[in-house]
Amino acid sequence: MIELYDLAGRDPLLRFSPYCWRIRLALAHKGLEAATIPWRFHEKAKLPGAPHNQKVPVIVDGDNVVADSAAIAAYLESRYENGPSLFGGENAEAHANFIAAWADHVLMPALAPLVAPYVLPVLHPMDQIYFRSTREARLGESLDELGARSGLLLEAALATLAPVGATLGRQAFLGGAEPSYADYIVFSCLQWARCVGSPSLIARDDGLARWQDEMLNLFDGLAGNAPVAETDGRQRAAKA
Ligand SMILES: N[C@@H](CCC(=O)N[C@@H](CS)C(=O)NCC(=O)O)C(=O)O
Repeated sequence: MIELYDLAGRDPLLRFSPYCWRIRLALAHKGLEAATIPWRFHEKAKLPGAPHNQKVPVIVDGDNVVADSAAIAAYLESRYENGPSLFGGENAEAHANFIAAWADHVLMPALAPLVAPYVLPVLHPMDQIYFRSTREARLGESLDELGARSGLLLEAALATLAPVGATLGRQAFLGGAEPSYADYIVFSCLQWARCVGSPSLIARDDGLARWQDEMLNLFDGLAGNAPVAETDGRQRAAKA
């Protein structure tokens, strides 16, 4: 069975990494069973392929160790070509590449200042100092200051998501009539925010809300039934 190294919080059941969620959904889309291995930032030496591999997701599939969500998605598509297509064809794969670049260069930077302060309290205590120092250096501001500005940061995040909502008002999924990797990329960013208990990114009852519900229900509620943290960082049990 494929193993997926997946970022976990203090509670090993709390999984929130946006890049790992992309792959959990991709594996389910392909109909592949996988065991997720909880991993924390302070366990870098335990990652398969370390010290070259420093980040999750990493998968181990027999003799193959693959790191990086884009590389893993491409690997799953070609290695398991008889399963349902993850991208939905060559053109769709090219479009998904743009969605991934937009998510990494525009959406994640818009969400990170809002979400990062909510990540800190759910982390394993041995991860908290590392997370605070690396994220404060990256974001250029203290997590406490960012937490105090979450109202304005939420507005900026919602503005960034507006084209996604507009698109989903006209079509069922970002990939068209059926969900595909393009959807998993964007949804995983929302799932990251949702799992750590940051303010809701679903502001209206529109295309985005309808789509998020459908994404939460896919694959027997894989994402919808996953444990989420309360806004104060305490963990709540998975939704029944
Ligand atoms: N480009 C990578 C990014 C992966 C990534 O940033 N993973 C984070 C968790 S969400 C990580 O493992 N960070 C390790 C660290 O910051 O030390 C991908 O798409 O897989």
